[in-house]
Amino acid sequence: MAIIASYFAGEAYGLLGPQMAATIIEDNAPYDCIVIAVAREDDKGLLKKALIDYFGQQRPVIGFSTLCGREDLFSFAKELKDEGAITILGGPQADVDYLGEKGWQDYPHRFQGLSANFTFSLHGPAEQIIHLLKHLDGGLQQDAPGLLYVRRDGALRQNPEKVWEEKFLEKVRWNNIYRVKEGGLVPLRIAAGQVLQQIGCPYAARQKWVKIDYPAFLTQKDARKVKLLVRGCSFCDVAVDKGFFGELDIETVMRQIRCLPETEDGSKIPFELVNENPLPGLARLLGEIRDREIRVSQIDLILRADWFLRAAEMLREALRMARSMGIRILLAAVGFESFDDEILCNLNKGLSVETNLQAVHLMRQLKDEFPSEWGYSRVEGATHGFIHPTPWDTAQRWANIQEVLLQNHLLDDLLPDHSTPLIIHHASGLGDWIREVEGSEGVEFKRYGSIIGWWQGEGSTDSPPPEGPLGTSGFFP
Ligand code: B12
Ligand code: SF4
Repeated sequence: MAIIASYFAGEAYGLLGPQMAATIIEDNAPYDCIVIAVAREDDKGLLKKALIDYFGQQRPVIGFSTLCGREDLFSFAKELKDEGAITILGGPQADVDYLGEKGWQDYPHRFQGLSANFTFSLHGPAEQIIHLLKHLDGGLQQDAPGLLYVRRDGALRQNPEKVWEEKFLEKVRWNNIYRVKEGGLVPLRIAAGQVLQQIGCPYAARQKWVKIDYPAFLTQKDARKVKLLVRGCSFCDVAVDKGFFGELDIETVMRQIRCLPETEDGSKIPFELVNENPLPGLARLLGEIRDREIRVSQIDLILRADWFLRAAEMLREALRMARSMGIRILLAAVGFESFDDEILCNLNKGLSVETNLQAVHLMRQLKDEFPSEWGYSRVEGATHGFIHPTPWDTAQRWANIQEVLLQNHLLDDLLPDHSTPLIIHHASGLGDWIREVEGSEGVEFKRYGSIIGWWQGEGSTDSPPPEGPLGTSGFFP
C-alpha cells in the first residue's frame, strides 16, 4: 500500500498523520505501506510510473491524506480508481469531503464531494482500516468502522467510527516517506517532525451562539448579522473535524519522542508539539526528557495568545529548565488572525486586539530574559497567523489595522511576509454562515473544490483570490 499526501517542494518536514497511519498499517495488516509526498509541480506521469514499479503485479491500494483541497490530486485519485486501483481517502476532513457540502443535491453549485474519486473514505483513527484491508474482497464493508462508501443502489453509507486508542499513537516510522524523482521513489530525509500530545483543541470543546456580520460588500446600508452555533473558531475546520478528545498520557508522548530520528550529533531533530495548550505541562515534559536522558534540540509550540499570557510563569519555569538542558523553545505560531476587534469577533477567536498585543509584548520580553533558549520571530522560523483579506474588510478597517501594525512594529519581527486570505472550508462554521448569506441575498459564491470562494461576491466571475496588501500566500487550491 502507499499513501499519497500533499507537500511543498524543497521542504524537509515529516507528516505525522500519514506517516503514523502507514506505521499502523504495516504493524497490524498484511501490507507494506509507504508515504509519498507530492508537490503541486511534481510530474504526475513520473508518479504513476513510480506507483506501477512499486506495486508490480500486486493490486494497487492507494491511500490519500491531507490533500489540502488540491484538485490535481483529486483528479489523480479518480484516474487511478478508473484504471482499477483501490483508492482510499483518509485523514482530517476525509468524511465531509467525501460526502460533499451540505445540501449539494439541491444546490448544484455546491461542492459535490469526492465519492466518484475514491473507492472508500475512512475518517478517524487509522487502525480502523485493518478490518477493511483484511476483507477487501469479502464485501464486509458494512462492518468496517469509520468507512464511507457508495452502496450498490448508489446511496452513500457512513459507518460509525471507533474512538482514538492511545496504544496506536505511540509509534511512527519516520523513514517511510518518499518523494518522486526522475529515477523513481527517493527517500525523503526529514529535518523536522511532530509529536502528538493532544487530540483536537480545548477551545473547540466550547459551543457558543455567535452573530457574524454580513460581508462588507453586501452591507453598504444596513448592517446585518447571521446567528450561528459554532464550536471553536468559526474558520477552523479542525474544530469541526476533531473537536476535543483530550490529552495523551506522558508515556505515549515519550515513546513518540524516542521514535524521532537523530541528527549527526545524536540529538533528536526539532519537533512541533501538537497541542494547542502546551504550557501547563511543558515543565513536566522537559523533566521526563531529562530523566530519560533523551537529547532534544528544539521544541516548536503553537499557541493561542490568551493561553500564552495566562501561562507566562509556567513558561518561564520551563525556559529555565530548557536553559539547563540546552533545548530551544520556538514559539512557532500564535494565531493572531487579526488586529481588528470586529473581525476577531466574526472569527469567534474569543480574544481581543489588546490580548494579541499583550502577547506580542510578552514574546519580546521573554527574548530579553532568555535570548538563547527562546525564539518567537520570523527570522527564527516562526510563522504567526494573520488572516487577510477577509469578507469584512473596508478601507477604514484596513487603515486602522495598518496603524496598529505600524505603531507596534509588528512588521519588523512578527508578521509573516505574506498574509493568508480567509479560507472557508465548506464544513467549517463559516461554511454555514456563507450558505445563509447566499440564501437570503440570492447570490452564489463559486466553489474551488472543497473551498468556498467568498471573494466572488462582488459580481466578478472567475477572479483569483484577492491579493492582500501584504501579498497572499499559503494554502489555496
Ligand atoms: C501537525 C500539523 C501539520 C504538520 C504535519 C502535517 C501532517 N499532515 O501530519 C505540518 C507543520 C508539517 C503541517 C503543515 C501544513 N498543514 Co497541517 N496540520 C497539522 C495538524 C495541526 C495536526 C495533524 C496531526 O499530526 N494530527 C495527529 C495525527 C495522529 O492525526 P491525523 O493527522 O488525523 O492522522 C490520523 C488519522 O487521521 C489517520 N490518517 C491520516 N492519514 C491517513 C490516510 C489513510 C489512508 C488512512 C486510512 C488514515 C489516515 O491516521 C492518523 C493516526 O490515526 C492538523 C490539524 C489536526 N488537528 O488534524 C493540520 C492539517 C493536517 N494541516 C493542514 C494544512 C492545510 C497544512 C498546510 C497546507 C498549512 C500551510 N498553509 O502551510 C501545511 C502543508 C502540509 C503538507 N502536507 O505539506 C490541514 C489539512 C487539510 C486537509 N484535510 O487536507 C489540517 C487538517 C488543518 C486544517 N484544517 O487546516 N501541518
Ligand atoms: S483555530 Fe486554533 S484555537 Fe481556534 S478552534 Fe482551531 S485549533 Fe482551536
